[in-house]
Amino acid sequence: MSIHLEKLRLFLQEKQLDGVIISKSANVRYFSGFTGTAGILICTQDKGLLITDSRYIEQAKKQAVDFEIIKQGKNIINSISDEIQSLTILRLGFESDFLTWDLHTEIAEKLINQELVPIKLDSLRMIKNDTELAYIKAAVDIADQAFEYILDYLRPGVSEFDIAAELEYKMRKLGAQKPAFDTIVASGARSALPHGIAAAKRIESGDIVTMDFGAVYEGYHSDITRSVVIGQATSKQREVYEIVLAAQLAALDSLNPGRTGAEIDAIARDQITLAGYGEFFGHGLGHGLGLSIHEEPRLSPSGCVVLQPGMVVTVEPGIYLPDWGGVRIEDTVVISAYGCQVLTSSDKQLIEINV
Ligand SMILES: [Mn+2]
Repeated sequence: MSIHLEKLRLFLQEKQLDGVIISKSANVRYFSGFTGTAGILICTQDKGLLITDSRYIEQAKKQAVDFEIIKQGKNIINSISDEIQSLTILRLGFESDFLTWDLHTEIAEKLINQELVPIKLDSLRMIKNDTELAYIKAAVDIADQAFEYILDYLRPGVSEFDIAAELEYKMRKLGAQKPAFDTIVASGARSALPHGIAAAKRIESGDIVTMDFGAVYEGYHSDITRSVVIGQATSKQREVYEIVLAAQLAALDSLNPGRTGAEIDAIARDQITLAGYGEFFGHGLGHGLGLSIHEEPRLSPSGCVVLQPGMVVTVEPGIYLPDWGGVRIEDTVVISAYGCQVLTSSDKQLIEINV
């Protein structure tokens, strides 16, 4: 039995659940190994079922070795309830942060003795094992190499679309399965948009160009942001950049097991606030990542999870000034026994692209 499945069964025991139904794809993959897009797990202490459709039967048999593969009938709800009835389940957990109201209602209508109990499983994925860390590191390295490549490509006249396309193509050529999310390229005044998806705008001399992107490798994500200046930076651009960098380094410096996400967020936020830009750092400091791009634990004012070795998070403070532009610096980081290890290796000193 896989370590991940062992974790799930321990969790069921703690929650006094007889079984669980899982349909969120990151969790299906995590607990079973199955990577297809259509699959539902039903798991008890001694039985694991994976219901999928005819497209995936062979793949599921190869990947989900701890699970009995069930081909779904014409009606998926009937298939699910038939399997649940065949097991001795009274309390059945379901993913309350994922299962739709419609599906929940339909399943509930079919059940006779079972009680549906809301649970959340994502926190079971927080601590990564060595295999997972190796996949994340590979995804980080791909993004680092794409960043190095794109520096030679940046010049006035190229569009944000072009830059995003080059980044994504390069990552694919380096072995990425896909981009980790829609690549963000935001230049000039648009760099004040924290999530400015690449647009037709062309790069101009004097622009800050913020690029936020990542790769997926073996299902695992990486996430990096760098802001660079086209031409020589103005003193204001340099000032803002140095404040963000100092805040990022301070957060990394204090990123230790035993602290909460809120504490680390506050360290970066206080620095930016002291420098006079607190109101222009509107988002949380970072987020966990793994089989999904945003997961637990959060580094934010509400982040209450106590950090532990093996957790992987981003650290990404930013300052965004409307009509002027913005700067964000983001690394992917793993919490270690005594501190943290920054996986991202791209340069963080202000880069001026001289053309
Ligand atoms: Mn991020």
